[in-house]
Amino acid sequence: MSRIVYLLNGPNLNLLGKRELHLYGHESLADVQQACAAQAAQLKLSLEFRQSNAESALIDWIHEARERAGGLIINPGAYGHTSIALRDALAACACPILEVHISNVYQREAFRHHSYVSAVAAGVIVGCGTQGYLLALQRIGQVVEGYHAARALKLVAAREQVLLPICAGIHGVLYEELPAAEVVRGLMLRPIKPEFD
Ligand code: CA2
Repeated sequence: MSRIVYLLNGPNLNLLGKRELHLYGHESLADVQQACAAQAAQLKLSLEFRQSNAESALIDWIHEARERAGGLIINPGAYGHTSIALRDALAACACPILEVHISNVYQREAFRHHSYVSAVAAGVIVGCGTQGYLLALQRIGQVVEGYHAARALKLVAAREQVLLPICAGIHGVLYEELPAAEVVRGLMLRPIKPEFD
């Protein structure tokens, strides 16, 4: 599983920190990018941080991520509420997808309560401010680590020709929320999504 993570931002998010401070906070998109880059470096993830106001550019980047990424984080902005095209592009990605909204969309107008993206996302982070992006990165980092630990165990088991009780489980699934050591010890494995390599 690739350690590349795409973090995509949709329309108007280039205006962060310039207007609507009560909704989206004081940080600019450049500030957010800097914080995300630091977090990604700590997690040993390679970050592709992008923003566009154009639906087509976002779709092209999702197609790119489909080929390269181990995880995709997207704040689709208002396109989340309107774009079936964005949803279709995301549905074609096998890697884990997390949707982030800075504001609590459920406290706002009814048209913001539905997102086409949520149905194809593994998780959604809403109303945590720009910290939502960092939480999403942490989560993707954990999924990637869990995958690599499970894969390492599978290789060792194959090399040693040992039949581990969890081998059948490891084959064909990803594991979530577990520190690598626990995965290796075979505790509490929980499948989340079919393996995609
Ligand atoms: O809360 C979020 O992150 C949103 O995705 C932000 C979108 C909005 O349409 C979604 O419903 C929720 C809007 C981004 C606009 O960002 C601005 C930032 C500063 C000034 C003006 C717009």
